[in-house]
Amino acid sequence: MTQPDLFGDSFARDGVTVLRRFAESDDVALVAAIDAIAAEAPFRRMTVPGGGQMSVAMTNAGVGWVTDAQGYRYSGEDPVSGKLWPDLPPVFVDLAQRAAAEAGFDFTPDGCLINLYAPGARMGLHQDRNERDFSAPIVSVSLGLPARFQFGGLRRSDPVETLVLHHGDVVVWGGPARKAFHGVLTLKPGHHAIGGHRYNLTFRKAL
Ligand code: MD6
Ligand code: FE
Repeated sequence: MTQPDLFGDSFARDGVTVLRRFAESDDVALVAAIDAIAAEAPFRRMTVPGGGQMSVAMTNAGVGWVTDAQGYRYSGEDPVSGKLWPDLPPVFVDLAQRAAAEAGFDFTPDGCLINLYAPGARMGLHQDRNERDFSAPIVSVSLGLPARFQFGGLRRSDPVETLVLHHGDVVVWGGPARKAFHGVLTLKPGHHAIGGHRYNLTFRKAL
């Protein structure tokens, strides 16, 4: 069920459920879990196949998403250390399951991509299509500074709507929205209790 619109930017799209502040009460535990993961598998700015470096820094838990000159893929191992990515912490799995259930999905993630945006970082329009099973949703959790999230259609050239995602907001994407183009506009500097940055957790069933 979509919660009442608390931030004045309503958004309705088939297959998208916006759960405002759903993760807020877990924020301290989530940030502690992110810190523990980053101690094992530090945030790094990965290289895209075209040769450029992403402005967003990333790490993973469980099955990890990676990009390098060879392309995009999922991998059990962190290419920096050669070790497995840290396990998905229970607080992550529990949150993802509860949010997905709220949107009508029976979902257990096998991986979580953690994005770290410093002011100035952005993510260009893309589709998430490296997962094996598109019937599984993606659960996205925002923490820290607000982001201007762009949500488009199934073609890159389709018009986009901008949705502001705030600390604690969770978005569940499934069904017809699962392969929609989306991106994040340049993060503006600001202050937040968790720090001057934004985290985005995307929970996936990758394999
Ligand atoms: C972000 N999110 O919010 C980037 N992808 O920083 C994504 O790229 C994303 O939120 C697939 C499904 C949900 C997402
Ligand atoms: Fe994405």
